[in-house]
Amino acid sequence: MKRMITGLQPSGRITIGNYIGAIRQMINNQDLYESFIFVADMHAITIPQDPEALKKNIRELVALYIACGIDPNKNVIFLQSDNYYHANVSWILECNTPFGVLGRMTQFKDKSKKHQNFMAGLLTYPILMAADILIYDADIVPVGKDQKQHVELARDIAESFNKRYNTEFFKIPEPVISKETSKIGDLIDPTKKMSKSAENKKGVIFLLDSEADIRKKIMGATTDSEMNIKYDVENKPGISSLIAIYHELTGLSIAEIEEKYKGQNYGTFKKDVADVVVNTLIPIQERFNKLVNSKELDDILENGKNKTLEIAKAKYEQIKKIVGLDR
Ligand code: ATP
Ligand code: LTN
Repeated sequence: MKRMITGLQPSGRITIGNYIGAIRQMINNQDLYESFIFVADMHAITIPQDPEALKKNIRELVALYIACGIDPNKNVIFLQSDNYYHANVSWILECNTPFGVLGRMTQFKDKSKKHQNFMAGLLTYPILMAADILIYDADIVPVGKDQKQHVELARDIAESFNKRYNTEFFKIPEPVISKETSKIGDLIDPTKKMSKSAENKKGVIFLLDSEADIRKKIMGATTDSEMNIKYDVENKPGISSLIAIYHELTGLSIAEIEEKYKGQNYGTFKKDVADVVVNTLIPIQERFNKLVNSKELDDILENGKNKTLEIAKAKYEQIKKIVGLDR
C-alpha cells in the first residue's frame, strides 16, 4: 500500500476552507493509503504565536481531525513536536539545501512582507516540511496549490541528497493538489482565499463557529449586482465561492446548482448555503465537544508518537551513517 503524509498548521482556528480544501481529501484518502496525518505545530511558530492560544489550537486541531471523520484506526495521527527526529533530520537537510532557493519560495516572499522582523524559521520552513515528508518515505503528499512549491522543493532536496551521497535513500514524493473548486474565497473579499489568519473574521467561517455566526456571515457575504447564480471565478468571485461551498458540501455539480437556482435571488441561495454549512458543521461540533478534553485524545496522540518515533529513529540512524555522523 502506498504511503501518504500530510498535515495542517495550528496557526489559528480551522476554517471551512481548510475543511473543504484539505481535511476532506485526508478523509477520502484514508482507505486508499497507509496514512500519516499530523499537526504541524513547529511550523506554526515560524510566525509569532501566543503560547496559550497555540496550545489550545493544537489540541483543537487534533479533535477536529477526528470529529471531521479522520479515523484514528486507519491513520497514524500525531504532533510534529512530539517527534524530535523531524527537527534533527531537518538540520541535516538544511546543510544540504542551497540557501538561494529558499528566498524564491512564494510563501516566504508573501509572509516575509507581511511580518516585520520575521525570524529565520520562516525562511527554512520548507526544509522542515521536506523532513516531515522524507522521513516517512511518503509516496504522496496531498496539499493545496499554495503548498505545491514546497513539495517540489522536498523532491529537489531528496534528489540532490541522493545524488550527492550516491544513494537511493530518500523516496521522491508526489504532490497531489486539490481541485480548483475546493479553493474557497473569503466571504468579504472573495478575490482572496479564506484564511485562518485573516484580519476580518466576518469573511471566514470557522468550523467551531456558532450556528448564528455561520448564518450571519453567509448572509453578509459579498456578491455582485447581477442577480445571476453562475460560477465565474474571474467576474463573479463572491457568488462563485458560495457555489463552490454548496457544490463541495452537497455533491451537486456546478451545472446542477446553476440550473436549480436559475432566476432565483441571491438571498434564497445564501440561505440554502447557510443551511448546508450548518448541517455539516453541527454534527462535527458535537463530536468535537465530546473529544476535545478526553483521555481518548491523549491516547491517540501517545500512540501516534510511539509509532512515528520508531519509524523516524530508524531513518535518522541511517541518515547519520550516510553523512558520517555515526560513531
Ligand atoms: P494561514 O492563514 O495560517 O496561512 P490558511 O487557513 O490559509 O492558514 P494553511 O494552513 O496555509 O491555511 O493551509 C492548510 C491547508 O488548507 C492547505 O492544504 C490549503 O491549501 C488548505 N486551504 C487553506 N485555505 C483554503 C481555502 N480557502 N480553500 C481551500 N483550501 C484551503
Ligand atoms: N506547510 C503545510 C503544512 C505542512 C505539511 C507538511 C503538509 C507541514 N509539513 C508535510 C504536508 C506534508 C501547510 O501550511 N499547509
